[in-house]
Amino acid sequence: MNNNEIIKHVRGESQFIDDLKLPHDILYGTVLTSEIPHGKIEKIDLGNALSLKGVVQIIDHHDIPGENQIGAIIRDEELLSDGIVKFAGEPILLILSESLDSGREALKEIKVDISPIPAITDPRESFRAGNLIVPPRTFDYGDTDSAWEKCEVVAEGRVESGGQEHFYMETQASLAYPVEKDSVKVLSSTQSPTSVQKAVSGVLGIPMNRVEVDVRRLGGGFGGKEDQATPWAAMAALGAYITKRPVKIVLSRSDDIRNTGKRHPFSSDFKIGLDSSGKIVAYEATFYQNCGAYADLSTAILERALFHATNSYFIPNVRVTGISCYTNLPPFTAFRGFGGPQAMFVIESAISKAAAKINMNVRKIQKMNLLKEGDLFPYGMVTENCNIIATWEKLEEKFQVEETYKKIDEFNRKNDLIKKGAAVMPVSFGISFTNKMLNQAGALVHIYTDGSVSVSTGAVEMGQGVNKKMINVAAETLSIPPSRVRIETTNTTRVANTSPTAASSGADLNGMATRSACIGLVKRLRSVAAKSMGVDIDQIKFKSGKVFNIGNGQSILWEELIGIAYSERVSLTSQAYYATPDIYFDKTKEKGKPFAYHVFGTALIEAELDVLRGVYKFNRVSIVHDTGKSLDQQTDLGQIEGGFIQGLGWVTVEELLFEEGGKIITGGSSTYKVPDIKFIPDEINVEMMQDLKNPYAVLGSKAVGEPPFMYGIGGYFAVRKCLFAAKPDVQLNFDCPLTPEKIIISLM
Ligand code: MTE
Ligand code: LUZ
Ligand code: MOS
Repeated sequence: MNNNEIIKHVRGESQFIDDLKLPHDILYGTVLTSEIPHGKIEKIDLGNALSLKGVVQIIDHHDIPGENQIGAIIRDEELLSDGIVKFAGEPILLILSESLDSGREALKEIKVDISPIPAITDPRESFRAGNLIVPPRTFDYGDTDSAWEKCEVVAEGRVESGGQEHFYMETQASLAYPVEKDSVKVLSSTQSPTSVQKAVSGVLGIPMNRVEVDVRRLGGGFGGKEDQATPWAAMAALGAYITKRPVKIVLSRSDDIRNTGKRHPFSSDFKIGLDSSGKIVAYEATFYQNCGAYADLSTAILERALFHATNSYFIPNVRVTGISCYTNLPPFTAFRGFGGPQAMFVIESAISKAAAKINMNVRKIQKMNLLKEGDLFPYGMVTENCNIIATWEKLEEKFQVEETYKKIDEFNRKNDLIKKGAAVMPVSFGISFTNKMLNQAGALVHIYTDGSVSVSTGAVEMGQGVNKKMINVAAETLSIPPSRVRIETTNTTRVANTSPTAASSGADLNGMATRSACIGLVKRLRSVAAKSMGVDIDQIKFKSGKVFNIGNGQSILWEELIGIAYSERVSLTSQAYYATPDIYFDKTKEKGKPFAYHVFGTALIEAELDVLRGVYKFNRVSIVHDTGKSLDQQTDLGQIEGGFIQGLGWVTVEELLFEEGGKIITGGSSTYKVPDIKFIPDEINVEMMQDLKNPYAVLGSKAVGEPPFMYGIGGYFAVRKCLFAAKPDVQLNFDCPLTPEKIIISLM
């Protein structure tokens, strides 16, 4: 097992915030939230709450010493509501108590009188009401209007994709300590320590240098803690700052599901035109993004949806529009893929509809339109080191795609009660934050006098194995065994002004900074060794924990060299910084090169449907994924399989439901289903394409975190094929998730 965190997890040795020993004067924070999706707070009656045993203080927006504002991109979100609530779950009061129970008792005592205002949950309705975060954005390429007449077939339609609960194992958690009179230290389960630091500084009205944020690890983030760990950390810090006692806030699962944002549901329209050979001539789409009550990261997510509107295809005429619509649902947020999955589901649906119309295999159309080296994306970026066709062809060859389809047809001819289906899903995903500013990282590396190494970066470990990757980068660069390297917590006092660990770029950016810091140390140590061995610098070689004089083969141990360097008073600490070069984007033209590079891959998903019961399963999944030179193969394999399964869950069994008015129905694990062990395909084959070293990331590697999620979309189309095999005239909208419930209804 290579991901060094896993052994500790399995043994129960890993500590998360909820596992930490608490000081004797700890207070628990319980958050009172709005019960209704939209309304005006008329009156708050605390009842007997404050006289309950253990209840220490109840904080509302008046108590905030700084600004009551946590919006990161758009300043539209209060920490504690000061009058209007916009979703069921919006925080209003923070109860501080000496036990969790007394906090819950206090909740029951308090009556909040809210006069309701009509709520909107549908993004199209919100659009008609003009309730947008920012004006719509359009990416335009070629001449779509005049292209339609060149098409042999034009297909139009509507696509719905649902939200998705992150269901990280560790719910939102924070623990804040007052530090002397004027400072705080915050432990937070956040992907973005700097965002927490900034928000706490703003809310408390103190400079950032009086707020220390520390993160050991997360029990999963998946984007759900990129922005939405912030309010809970800010509330804990607020409580600690006001009471001068440590405050812990850990959400229960049901509060977490109810009060925090999820993947954005999208409602989209498409129009696609093909020529008689199956070439895509033109494509138009409009995405109505259901943003929920506050902007959060919605505008960035919409932007990434626009960038991925054409997935892996070259299309000469494209017009895609994205509209960020406020609704009275929890503020939807980052989730693995960040708008990419939503957009890719639309184009795959469009191709599927067009294929049916001209009676051609979907995979034939997909393949003939794949991006070739040098093709342009609609936003002006030229494809480079484009592997999409290579992954497709490798899949065909290695996993017998054509034979598989033949066998499925044969099977379906002979069987009525079970029907099989398959789909191929290509993925091309751009790597870099689309907000150029965020593409920077820092690292701080110490070598201690015994030769052991300590690495701090801005990367947050959330199960994706970034720590293991940083260990491998440092060990490889310093030519020492990985066991000599330790990754420290992510802490704002050691590495400052960090970007969130997100956009799949955690290992890329922080790996580059780590490598650069280690190269700095090697340079210094090389001089020390040369001097000590009495040879030229170029005669010195570092290898396997030793330092060689290549002239005569003599060597000293790494540890000895470190001892010499220390006594020679050579610094054993190095700090380094990395910023992704050559990326830019001109928003006035919607053109540029926003990504350092793309990750490519193709998957074949095979499903079977029990026609009587409407249940389906996935028999076999085969993935050819372009990993570049993997920094850690076990870790990447875990990311590819795990990402795929999470994507599969999104399009099949994970159904997020809200009542008409906006209250969540699927508020727990009994009503919201995530893929379990039985749901996992019987056979998962992953072929990592490692032969093409990526020049744009550390040591020839490639980002891996998000792209595999989108292979899951193929699961929707595989099940759809099963359904059509069972009932060729079935009426089925492009609406994911395609739950067994929907299947059974459409089979009736
Ligand atoms: N894998 C695990 N086990 N847990 C997670 O929370 N988050 C995903 C992905 N893989 C996640 C994960 C998301 S949304 C991103 S952006 C990347 O990991 C972030 O890590 P990286 O940039 O280091 O790949
Ligand atoms: N976060 C972000 C992201 O702020 N910008 C991005 O481009 C992005 N992409 C994927 C996931 N998170
Ligand atoms: Mo991932 S959605 O970038 O945290």
